[in-house]
Amino acid sequence: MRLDIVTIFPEYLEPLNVSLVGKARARGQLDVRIHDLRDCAHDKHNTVDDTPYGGGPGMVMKPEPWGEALDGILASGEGEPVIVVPTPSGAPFTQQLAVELSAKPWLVFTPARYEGIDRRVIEEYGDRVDVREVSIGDYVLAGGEAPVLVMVEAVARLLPGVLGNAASHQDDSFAPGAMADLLEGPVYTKPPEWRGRGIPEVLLSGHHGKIARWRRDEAFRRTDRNRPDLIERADPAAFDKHDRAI
Ligand code: 6GU
Repeated sequence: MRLDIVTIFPEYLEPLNVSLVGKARARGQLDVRIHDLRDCAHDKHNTVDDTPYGGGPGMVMKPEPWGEALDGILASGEGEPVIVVPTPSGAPFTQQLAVELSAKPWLVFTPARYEGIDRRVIEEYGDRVDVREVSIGDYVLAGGEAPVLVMVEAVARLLPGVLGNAASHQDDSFAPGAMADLLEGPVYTKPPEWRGRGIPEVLLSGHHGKIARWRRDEAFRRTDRNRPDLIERADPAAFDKHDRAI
């Protein structure tokens, strides 16, 4: 998969050299290209922002540097990328969207600072390729770079061969499947006793049926406590008598 990221803070994206994403890059599974938007601002001060038409606080990112940067990127590859525009006004970034994006060969991210990008940029590229305005949650950040780190990690770990164990995202919270509507439950490892705290007996029983039931009950309890909205919104057929007794 190819990823292009256009930013005025290339150094903010240094974490893409680390851990899972860094290793995927080193193995050639991810081709990440970071572009400095200021290279496309040609006045003396490499200006990328200006005051908003209609007045109001803050600054708006000017269209010309974005146009030059995105035209260059689009012309540099085969076919069409999906352009992901991080904005608190976007549609929610969900596991479903991560799965959808992970199937694309080429993504372009346009993290903005200030009050956002001149609307005409989104319209212009929306007429040419698939453009998605995406938010990572109901809070406001100072810019789109941290959301890009979040989205790239969520997408990269879904690529074939990137996670050590392909089975390890089968039972992720929010993954489709048997526990589709529930959060993941608690996990334990050695030692069997730590600061006087043991391991739930059933996990030592070797009884796979009982272990699966226990895990589901724990997942249900945790979901009921932390995210009751997920249970409200789920298909009632997803729950059995045993779940409902909890
Ligand atoms: Cl994608 N950008 C900014 N600036 N703030 C956010 C966001 C994105 N998602 C949630 N808050």
